[in-house]
Amino acid sequence: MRVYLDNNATTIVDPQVKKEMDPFFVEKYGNPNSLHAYAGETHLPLKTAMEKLYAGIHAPKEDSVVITSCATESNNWVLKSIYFQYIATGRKNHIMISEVEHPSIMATAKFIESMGCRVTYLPINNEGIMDVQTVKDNITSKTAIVSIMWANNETGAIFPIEEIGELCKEKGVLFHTDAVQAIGKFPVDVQSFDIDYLTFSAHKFHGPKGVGALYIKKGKELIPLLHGGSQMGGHRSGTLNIAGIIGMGKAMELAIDSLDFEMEDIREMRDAFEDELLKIKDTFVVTPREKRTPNTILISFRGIEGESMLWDLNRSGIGASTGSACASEDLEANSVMEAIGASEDLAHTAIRFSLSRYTTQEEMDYTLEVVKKAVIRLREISSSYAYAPEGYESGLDSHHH
Ligand code: 7TS
Repeated sequence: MRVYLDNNATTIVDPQVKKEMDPFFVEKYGNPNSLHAYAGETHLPLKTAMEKLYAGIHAPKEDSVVITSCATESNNWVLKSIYFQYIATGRKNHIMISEVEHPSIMATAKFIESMGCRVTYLPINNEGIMDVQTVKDNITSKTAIVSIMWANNETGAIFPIEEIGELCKEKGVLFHTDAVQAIGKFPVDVQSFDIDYLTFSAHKFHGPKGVGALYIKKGKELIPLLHGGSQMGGHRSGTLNIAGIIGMGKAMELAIDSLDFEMEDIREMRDAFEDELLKIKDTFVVTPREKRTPNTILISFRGIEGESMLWDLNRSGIGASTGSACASEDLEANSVMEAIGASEDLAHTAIRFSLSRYTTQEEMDYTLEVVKKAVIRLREISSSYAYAPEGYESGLDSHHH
């Protein structure tokens, strides 16, 4: 059996999405900006897809949804543009992000820091969530932007975007949120909160890879990401990725249609799996499940290196993660485990299971059995677990027959 439980890294393209995209390679390939019938064939489908994206995040017509190639691009763009507009010009001297942002925010902030900007990396609490108070304590009249993810990719922890947005608005500070892990997990409405910029990426909600977007509120203009023609309102020039945009539009529509299923059925399946995992001795979950996206579990098995667990799971056809795929080659401790100050041994034991609407109960039952067996095997050969302090029994109860 093959089981895919790494949906926070990327998702399967929904066949309905692929079907919508298919005609836009060989049959309808006109550049929508041209002045002939070939262009006309792509014009309306493109407009419909854009409308689906606006509807999906409830963006008003006057605001912009600018198509990019991925969330990494959207995140780079917003921070670098703010640097050019506010920091390099001396109008402001400070930005704030959380210490558990995706590398596309973290590394960009570090770059801006190297250019002379003050950057505050806001801590998370022991539940893996940010307190609004930390924003309050650090925001100044010289803060240009606060960028905080809506939901964390590792733990699924949902951050207090409403309160942070309110505070930023009150202080006259711009607010960006990376909503990559939020779309399709719970309703995202840019009008109900004070959000100036919002990032998302199609491949995290069963759309194609290589297409994402940045929402920009009217009046909060950025410097064009790519200077050139007039595509995307001049924000990002270059001939449009027609098939990708149409795919993302369809994926957004399906994600919105599936919200109830995600928030009820997927959550139920995740919770039941988690209940069983927590019956295994010496297991730890950082963020309480009611404060998480419905599809994610980050769990530690004391004494078992995350990479060893992944190996055992992979041998049985199961794909999970120890941290974001982008970071998993360097075998660093999971960033969230580090941020909450988990002890070194525990920091390396985290495993992330992320479900999707394609996950079945049968797959979860199978995965549970494989995990239980792996825990027994790996704790038997674990040096750190064998020498664990009094009170830590090795393996599962069922192991001591
Ligand atoms: N922001 C967040 C919160 C993410 O989780 C990711 C990808 C990105 C941005 C980047 O998206 P992309 O469109 O540029 O690919 N996160 C992960 C992950 O958790 N494991 O692999 C990739």
